[in-house]
Amino acid sequence: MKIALTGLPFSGKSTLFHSLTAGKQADAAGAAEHLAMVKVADPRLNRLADMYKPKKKTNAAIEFLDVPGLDFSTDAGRADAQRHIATLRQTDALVVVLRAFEDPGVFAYRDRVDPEADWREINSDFLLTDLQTVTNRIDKLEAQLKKPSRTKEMARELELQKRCAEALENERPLSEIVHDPEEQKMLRSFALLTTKPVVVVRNLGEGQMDAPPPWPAQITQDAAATLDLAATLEAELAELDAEAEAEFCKELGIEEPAVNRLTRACFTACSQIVFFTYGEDECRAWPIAAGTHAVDAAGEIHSDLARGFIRAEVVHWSDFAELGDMKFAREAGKFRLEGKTYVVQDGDLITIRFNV
Ligand SMILES: Nc1nc2c(ncn2[C@@H]2O[C@H](COP(=O)(O)OP(=O)(O)OP(=O)(O)O)[C@@H](O)[C@H]2O)c(=O)[nH]1
Ligand SMILES: [Mg+2]
Repeated sequence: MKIALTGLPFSGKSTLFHSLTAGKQADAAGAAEHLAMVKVADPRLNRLADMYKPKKKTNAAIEFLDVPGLDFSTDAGRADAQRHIATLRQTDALVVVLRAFEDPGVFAYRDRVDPEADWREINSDFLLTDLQTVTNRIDKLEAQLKKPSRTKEMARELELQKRCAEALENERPLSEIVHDPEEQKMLRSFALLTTKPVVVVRNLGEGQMDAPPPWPAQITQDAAATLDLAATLEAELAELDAEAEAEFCKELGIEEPAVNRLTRACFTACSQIVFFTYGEDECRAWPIAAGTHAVDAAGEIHSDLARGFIRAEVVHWSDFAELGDMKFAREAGKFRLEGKTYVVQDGDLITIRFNV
């Protein structure tokens, strides 16, 4: 899963990227883009690892991409923005970082600190970019449908593209209207921006964290998820070791760094869930799409497990957590044997029984 950090210039994307990657990556100022694998923080996995003391603990991971800011305020900026948007198209989801911090020392895009106006500017461009793609496609399909080589599929796609154009003209993202998997497949090759889930992050000043201003209704309506954080604070937290981090969080009155919540929000926005495998060798969170069947989940671990699948032995995390021990969970009858078409749930602890 690949997710891009985007937004207007100087909104704090690279600072946030540093916090996500614990300062291990170089800056993405200027033309360069940077990529890093980031663990999805998961307290459930930590608890499993505390219990089994495995040789290895493996979190689910997301690939984050730090993209330079989109500058629509000049011709040169717009030309660069087009290139950056081409990069955004190749990702699964977008994190839009909006500046909300006041700091006279940091250049303010269009001389304003106004997250709502910034969102409107970015979102309008995304909607317009998609509308151009869709309109071009409609023209092409209409021409093709006049030829003897026309097909039923073309007519169906035209109907879909026209519905998309209508939504975009009404300033609604395509994620709102395209739910049917068949239709999603038809649109996939166009890599439309507004089909992607968007997590909107408001980069607040450190002093604003206690009482963040309310979110504009427009943003909460458009976004898959919204999140407040102070990127500079997160960057500081990221430099600390686990112990110092816990102490600092306590001082701040927070349970964990906001970037942990961000990774989980991204994960959820992409309709991903995890199941766990556990033992003394490894405790691991396996990312899968929501709705995945047990046999396919087994195939994620190893193709042999799918091929020789007999049953999945499943206990849900909440039952295990409540009883505090696998043995107690087993005695309480919380373990189930599920077949190939069982739909795996987020937080299932799974052992595959197989025979090859
Ligand atoms: N006061 C304050 N400064 C911040 C905050 N976040 C970022 N900055 C500063 O703002 C400047 C720009 O931050 P970056 O993280 O580089 O911004 P960016 O969005 O990556 O910028 P571009 O990639 O150039 O578009 C830097 O000087 C940061 O130190 C914040 O929350 N508070
Ligand atoms: Mg940057």
